[in-house]
Amino acid sequence: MYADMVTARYYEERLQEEYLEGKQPAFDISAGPIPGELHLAAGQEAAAAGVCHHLRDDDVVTAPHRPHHVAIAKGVDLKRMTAEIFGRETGLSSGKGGHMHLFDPDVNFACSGIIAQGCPPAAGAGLAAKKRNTDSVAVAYLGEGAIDQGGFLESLNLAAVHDLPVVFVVEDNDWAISMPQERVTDVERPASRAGGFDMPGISVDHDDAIAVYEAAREAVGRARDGNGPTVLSVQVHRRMGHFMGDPQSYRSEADQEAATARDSVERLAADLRADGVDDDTLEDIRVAAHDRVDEAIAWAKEQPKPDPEAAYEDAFVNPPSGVTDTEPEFDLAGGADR
Ligand SMILES: Cc1ncc(C[n+]2csc(CCOP(=O)(O)OP(=O)(O)O)c2C)c(N)n1
Ligand SMILES: [Mg+2]
Repeated sequence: MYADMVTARYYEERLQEEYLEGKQPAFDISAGPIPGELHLAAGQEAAAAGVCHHLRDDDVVTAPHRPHHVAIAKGVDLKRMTAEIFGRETGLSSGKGGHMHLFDPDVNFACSGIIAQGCPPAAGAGLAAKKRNTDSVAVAYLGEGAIDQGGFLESLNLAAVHDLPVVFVVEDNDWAISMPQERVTDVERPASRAGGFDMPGISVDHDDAIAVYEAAREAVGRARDGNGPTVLSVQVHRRMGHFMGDPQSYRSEADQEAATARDSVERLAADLRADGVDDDTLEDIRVAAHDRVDEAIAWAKEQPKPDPEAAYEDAFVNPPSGVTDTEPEFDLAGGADR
C-alpha cells in the first residue's frame, strides 16, 4: 500500500511539471505535452490503496475524473496509462481518452469524466458476477459531490434489491469544484445515504490508510461472500485545485493549509515505522516507486502521436452508412499537435 501511495503522489508531481510546460503565460489548456484538463488526487491516496489491496484483477473498478491513484492501486499498466495521458498512439485507448477516460480491460478498470457515471456499470458488473456465479466484486468510486446524482441513487437501489456484490466508495474531499458539501447536501456523512436503501454504510473519518484497509476488508468481504452491497465513505483531502490552473479563490488559505498538513502518505510511513519497518526499507520503496514513474513518463514521451485520420477509427460500433467514408469538414492535419 505504501508503494502504491508513494507512486501515486510522485506520479502526480511529475505530471504537474509536464502539464505546465508550454501552458503559460495565458494558460492555454490545449498547449503542451498533456493537452486538456488534469485533475490531481494528491491527498486521496489512502482511499485508493486501502480498498484496492483487497481486490483481484477480475474484480471491476470504476473511477471518476480524478482517477490516477485508483488506477495505480488497481494495477493499471503505468506506461500505457501515461501514454494515454500524453495522447500517444500506444496509450490505453490509443490516445483518444486522455486522463479522464482510462480503460484497462486487463485489470477491469475504467473511469469517466461524467459524475456518478461509474455507478451503473459497477452495478452491472456486480449483476454479471452474480449471474455467472463467481465471487468477483465491483467497486465504484465517486466524489461526495456525486451523492445526489440519480445514477448513484438508482445504482444503490439496484444493488440493494438484487443483493449485488458492489462497494460504493465515496471519496469525501469536502469540495465539488468550488462548492462546499454542506451547501448542497444535508447529510454530514455521505455513507448515511446507505440507510435509505437498507444497506450498511461505513465512514472512515480520517485519511488513515490502515483504517481504510480495515473498513474495506469488511465491505469487500461482505460483497465477496454474497452478502450484498455497502457504501464506504472516506474523508480525504484535496491538496490541489479542482483541476490544474484552478486559482482556488473560493477557498480559504486555512482550508488549503489544513489539507496539506494532513498527509496520508506520511501518516502511513509513520505507522509503518512504529510497527518496526526501518527507514532504509521505506526509502528503498520510495526510490523504486520514483524510478518506475520516471521510466513510465520517459517511455510515454517517446511514443508516437496518433495519425490524425485515426480519430475516425473505433469511434462507432456499427457506424451509420456513410459515416466512416465522410471527408472531414475541417483540416485535421493543421491541428495535429493539439
Ligand atoms: C453529470 C455531471 N455534472 C457536472 C459535471 C461537472 N463536474 C465535473 S467535476 C464536478 C465536481 C465533482 O465533485 P466531487 O464528486 O466531489 O469530486 P471531486 O472533484 O471533489 O473529486 C462537476 C460538477 C460533470 N462532469 N458531470
Ligand atoms: Mg469532492
